[in-house]
Amino acid sequence: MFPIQSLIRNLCAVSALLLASHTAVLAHASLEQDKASANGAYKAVIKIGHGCEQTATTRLTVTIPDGVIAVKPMPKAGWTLSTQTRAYAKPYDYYHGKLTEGVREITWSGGNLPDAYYDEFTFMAFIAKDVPADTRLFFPVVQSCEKGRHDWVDIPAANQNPHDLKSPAPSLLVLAAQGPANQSVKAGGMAISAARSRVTPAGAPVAGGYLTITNSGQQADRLLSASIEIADQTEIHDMSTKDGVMSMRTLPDGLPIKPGETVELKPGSLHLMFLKPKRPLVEGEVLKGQLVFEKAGTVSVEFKVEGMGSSRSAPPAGASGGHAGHVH
Ligand SMILES: [Cu+2]
Repeated sequence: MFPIQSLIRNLCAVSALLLASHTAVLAHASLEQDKASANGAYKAVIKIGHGCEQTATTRLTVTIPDGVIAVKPMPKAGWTLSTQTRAYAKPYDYYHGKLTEGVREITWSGGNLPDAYYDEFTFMAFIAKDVPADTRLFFPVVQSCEKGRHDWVDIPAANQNPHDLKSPAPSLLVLAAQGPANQSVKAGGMAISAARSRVTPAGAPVAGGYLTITNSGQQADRLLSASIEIADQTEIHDMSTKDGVMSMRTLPDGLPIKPGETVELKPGSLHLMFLKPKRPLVEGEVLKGQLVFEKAGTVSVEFKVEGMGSSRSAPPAGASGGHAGHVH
């Protein structure tokens, strides 16, 4: 075949595919947000784009998979809300306690969503910490109408393409646990928490790194150096203001941390400085890095990139601090 013809054929195949997947999204019951981090809150919005046999939807039941805990459905005007609580497969950590049971099924009934209209059914949930990254969680949905029903309950078998399913259950891809903000790393008597950085504009010459280090060991230690995946060089800096003049200096011998001491690296104070980042830092991303201690050795950390103004030394939300204007 003539190359250009095969190219056009391929392009057509591609656009047909795009079209098919686009309409598929509208046709199926699906989740508005189909990715969420483990160990984090998740707002599930089930989108219903049509009824059954052109008749109105009158009832919707969603089944909650294991690993999705602390579910709280959102009531809808004109609909009766009911839930079923059952035990989880195992107890899950939830903030400072454990949850052993919770809502496993939600039903909105008695409403009327005409086939020509669109609506959303919402619930809040928490993705348990122990759900491994890249797990796909399925939320089977049964949609009942004045006439007929749709069972959005198909779950792909291993190696089956989910797009081949006729009535796929809405699904959610679990991303790696939200690390830095909630997680602390312990190594050789050192506890590291709240490792974070901040968004940078394109071309920014430096980016700051902030974290809290506690020496819970018996001996003095020293942070010798640090690194992050998007910069070739990282320095440990101290910032101070003297007679109204702000100055920054490198700590050539590293940062000593006495036994029992907690050192906070934060904006306007001690901090890590990532030199010449290779690209702008984007809010919400998690960047891998390492800290090297004299005694505790090399410790892997993840720096979560926060928006400007979200540093922990900033005033709490609502307070009229000097940086309030930067808060996104
Ligand atoms: Cu600096």
